[in-house]
Amino acid sequence: MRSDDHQPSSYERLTRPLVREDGRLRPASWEEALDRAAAGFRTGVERHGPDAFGMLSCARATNEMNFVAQKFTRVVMGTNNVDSCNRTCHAPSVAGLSAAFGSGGGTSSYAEVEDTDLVIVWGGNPRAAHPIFFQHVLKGLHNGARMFAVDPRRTSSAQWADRWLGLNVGTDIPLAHAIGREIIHAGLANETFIRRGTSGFEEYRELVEPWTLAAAEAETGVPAEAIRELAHAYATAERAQLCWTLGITEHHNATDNVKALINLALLTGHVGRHGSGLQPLRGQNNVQGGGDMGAIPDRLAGFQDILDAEVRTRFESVWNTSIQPSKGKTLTQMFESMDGGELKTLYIIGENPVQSEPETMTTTRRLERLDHLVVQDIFLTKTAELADVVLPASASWCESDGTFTNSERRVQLVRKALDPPPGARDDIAIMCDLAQRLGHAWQQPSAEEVWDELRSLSPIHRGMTYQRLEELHGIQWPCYSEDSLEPPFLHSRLWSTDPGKRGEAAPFGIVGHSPPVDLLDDDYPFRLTTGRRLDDYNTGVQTSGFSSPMRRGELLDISPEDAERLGIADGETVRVSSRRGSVLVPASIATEMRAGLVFMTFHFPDQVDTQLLTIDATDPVAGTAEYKAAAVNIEKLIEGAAPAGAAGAAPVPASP
Ligand SMILES: Nc1nc2c(c(=O)[nH]1)N[C@H]1C(S)=C(S)[C@@H](COP(=O)(O)OP(=O)(O)OC[C@H]3O[C@@H](n4cnc5c(=O)[nH]c(N)nc54)[C@H](O)[C@@H]3O)O[C@H]1N2
Ligand SMILES: Nc1nc2c(c(=O)[nH]1)N[C@H]1C(S)=C(S)[C@@H](COP(=O)(O)OP(=O)(O)OC[C@H]3O[C@@H](n4cnc5c(=O)[nH]c(N)nc54)[C@H](O)[C@@H]3O)O[C@H]1N2
Ligand SMILES: [Mo]
Repeated sequence: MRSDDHQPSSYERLTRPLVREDGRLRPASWEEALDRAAAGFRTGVERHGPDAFGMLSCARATNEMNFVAQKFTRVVMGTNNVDSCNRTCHAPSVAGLSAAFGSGGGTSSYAEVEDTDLVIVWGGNPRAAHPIFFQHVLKGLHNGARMFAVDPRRTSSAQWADRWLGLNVGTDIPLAHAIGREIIHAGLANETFIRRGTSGFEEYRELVEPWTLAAAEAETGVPAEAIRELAHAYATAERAQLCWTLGITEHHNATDNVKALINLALLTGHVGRHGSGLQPLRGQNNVQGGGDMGAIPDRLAGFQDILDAEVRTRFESVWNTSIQPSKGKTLTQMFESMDGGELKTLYIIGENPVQSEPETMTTTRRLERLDHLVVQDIFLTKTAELADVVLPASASWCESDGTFTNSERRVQLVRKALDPPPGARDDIAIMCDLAQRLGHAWQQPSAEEVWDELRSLSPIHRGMTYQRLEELHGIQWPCYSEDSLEPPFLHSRLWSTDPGKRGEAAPFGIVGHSPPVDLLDDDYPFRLTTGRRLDDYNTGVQTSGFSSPMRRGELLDISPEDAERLGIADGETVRVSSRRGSVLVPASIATEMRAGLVFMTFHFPDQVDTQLLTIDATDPVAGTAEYKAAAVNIEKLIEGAAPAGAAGAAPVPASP
């Protein structure tokens, strides 16, 4: 890139702490900012108890930073209220996989995708959102694998597939059940595996019986023949990978969706063997690791149950503290409990909920109600603008040492490559300074010291020294000892002929269909689903600072049929309204869209606030919001009326 192509970032890196005075943020010294941050937390605990505090930890930062963040929450603040954006994406995958197999990680490795016969990409668009993983898929296809894509849109990933099943949003359970029924009726179920490794098959058989191919076609919009073809391809493949992402998990019944997919693997035995498995492709670069480190309200590091007294005792003796014997609040519960004034103080490290949570107005109102909000970020986000104290951090992925864990459970070492801008400080160092002010003699540890403490507490990480991680270019968990490695896939135990070695059988999930909460009607006849494009990242904070001819800002993707019916031209600004709010946005006529379906991202919230449209209906088990299904209306603006100054009317500027 020529240097004059470089555009200034719309978000400048934070280099000075800020504190709120007379309603405004002003620059402050580190001493003053840390004193203010700590004092607010102390007062909160004194007045309202430890559970009035909450921590949102950063899924973009290292394992070490997440380990310290959850330790800060549990040891310094005395609560289990710690969570991250895992809640907004794959918490349902973790819940569903744990219910079936006792642990929440994806079961396969990337290399197996190159060495398989069938890849199903279900509710995900890895060509845009997981391009590295997609390279492995392409190698698999090159090696002879077939690919099916299940997505309401004919995505750039689906365009590589042998078959695309374009289903109606929120009809994944009927589709999965019909596939299950067809496999059973065709005599293709793997009886050996069902007998050895699973429980509850009879109940499952009854559950799926009503979902004939015809019934499923009527509900999902997928032709019966395509459903039959996928069922037969999956059941007869020697090895098969079933991969899913947010098209499955960002629904009000997301954990049920995940279970419906897991059922298919249990029915066919496509789990626990090389080349066959289940892969929920995780979102943020370290959202897997953040959860593994215990930066979630119900698990201690290494996925150990907070309700298990023996587990707690081990952590308590190393940390010299007592850990509450109950689950903390999820991110969703933290936000809900701001309404009732239960949660009073919040420490956000590297999250931008004002622009990533559904229903912006509700989120903003809730954060404004807090007694004390501390935001530690690398940029002054819209969330940071609401804070009482803003602490400038270094960017973990390039300005710190540490480790990250990817979707295939592989822990990899990173080395600091850049110095943070002057004035910004390491996330871990900031937390240590706060801990000291709150009465704990924490000295700033090196990343490796944090990691070794984690290894001493988490059996699945025990064998991963920094030296081994470096030599082996990363290690997948579990890794129980320094002289061994486990197979790259999980749950081979389920195939064991020795019942003593098999462990718990994996139960079929007995789950029914539940359509999206936001119903379509005459006033709101279009289904809006939201997601990602290749060139941009989440709320745009980290990607708003460059321009490229590929980036056109926020757009409403609409099918050619609907555009023609409404008389909308490509690029014309339209009004999109849901039951919660409305935005103006340019339309983009897109052949990958089916009639009745429209698509937006949430990458340009400073221009077009998509979250004014989304609904905060959430999955009761995982707390994930139904970002993937809002009901909207689309209006053509009055002929000739220039939408001057209207939000979203302009193409994306390099620095809005
Ligand atoms: N370029 C880029 N990459 C990213 C990100 C980014 O912002 N930009 N973000 C990262 C993060 S945090 C995450 S979690 C991942 C997400 O990665 P993905 O989940 O792959 O991304 P999305 O585009 O949100 O949604 C995936 C697909 O779900 C489909 N879908 C919607 N509703 C349904 C439904 O009811 N059923 C089915 N079967 N499919 C449906 C959508 O059409 C969409 O193609 O990407 C990560 N990678
Ligand atoms: N409509 C709609 N909304 C969605 C989704 C959707 O599909 N549709 N997807 C949801 C999903 S899957 C996710 S994961 C969320 C994402 O929601 P967020 O996590 O809130 O959004 P990001 O834009 O990724 O914000 C990341 C923040 O972390 C900061 N940061 C990055 N690195 C570091 C670091 O090392 N240290 C510190 N202290 N800060 C750092 C960045 O500056 C940025 O402010 O959005 C959710 N919202
Ligand atoms: Mo995510």
